[in-house]
Amino acid sequence: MGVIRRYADLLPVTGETPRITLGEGETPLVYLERISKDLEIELWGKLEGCNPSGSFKDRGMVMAVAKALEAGAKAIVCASTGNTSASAAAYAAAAQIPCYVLLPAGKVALGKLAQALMYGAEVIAVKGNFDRALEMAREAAEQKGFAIVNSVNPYRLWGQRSGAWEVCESLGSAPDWHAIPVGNAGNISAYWAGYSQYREIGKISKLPKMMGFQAAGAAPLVTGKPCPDPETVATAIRIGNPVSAHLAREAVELSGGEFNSVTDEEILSAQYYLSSKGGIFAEPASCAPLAGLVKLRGLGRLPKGIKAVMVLTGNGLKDPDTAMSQVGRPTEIGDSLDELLEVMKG
Ligand code: AN7
Repeated sequence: MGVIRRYADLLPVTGETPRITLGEGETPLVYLERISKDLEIELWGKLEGCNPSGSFKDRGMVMAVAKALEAGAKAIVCASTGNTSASAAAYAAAAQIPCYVLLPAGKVALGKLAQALMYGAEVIAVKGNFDRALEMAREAAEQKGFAIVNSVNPYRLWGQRSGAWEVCESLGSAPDWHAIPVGNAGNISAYWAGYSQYREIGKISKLPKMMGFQAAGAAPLVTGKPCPDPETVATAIRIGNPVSAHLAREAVELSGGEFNSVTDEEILSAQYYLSSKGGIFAEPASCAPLAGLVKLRGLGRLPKGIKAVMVLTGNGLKDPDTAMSQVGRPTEIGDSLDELLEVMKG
């Protein structure tokens, strides 16, 4: 059905808004039994990697592209750490509208780069970081009269509210904690707006604490100031000057939540933990919340028994290089059964 049709009543769509979709939304909310036991909480994972381009970006991109088409835009533009570009390129292909994506050169996970190229976007590698690429994309979009589809585009955050609505529908209420990775700070703001809207219309009665997790090398919302040289293995959130910082701060303050940071080592260890103990392969950035929950538990700051939702924002398959750098290699054998049986002894 897709996000626009499903939530037309709650979104700023008109009769003229094209009901485009690639089947985004309605992603599984999975109870993580073993990890819940380990952490002594009730932990749910929202599998946003199940979206058509493999990340949560599709929820907002479908709205941004539909609205660009409604307004008669000739092309769409974005800067991206990878997932926004994959999503923009996919919806642009579906709508047959030109798409320009600016990527920080050499800092985008392989799968995401492959996606943007396969979907037929014009992919431009900028010798600079994401924050600079976004400035350039905004300026170019303005000069050319193209639609910018980064989360500075308000329709992106509107569409991304649908993630919160689905969580409430699945659980019958909001969770106690909503744990989410924070890069450009759009998604945490969108979830907060989604939960708040659901409370206003009486669908839920209480709001969750918004717990935002950043990578230690790119943690402007934790330190309180922009980070001029962001660096982290979680390239999706390698962002030093988040455009939605003000909205994210408001969400955290009003909800009584907090921002926290986790090291690359903690992120990678959470990624393997989630894969090997939960059966869910999420990309490194998506594992920052789990790393954060583990960290808070270590500090004695994870309340026992709470219901927590973490947004697993992107599919692990997008970044095979980082995964392979952590794990062993396959056990090689010849083509004899004896060798196979020998391996299976262990
Ligand atoms: C997997 O694609 O910013 O805080 O350009 O890809 O809303 O930015 C991606 C961000 C978390 C952070 N997890 O969300 C981009 C981009 C994954 C992501 C985030 C991103 P925001």
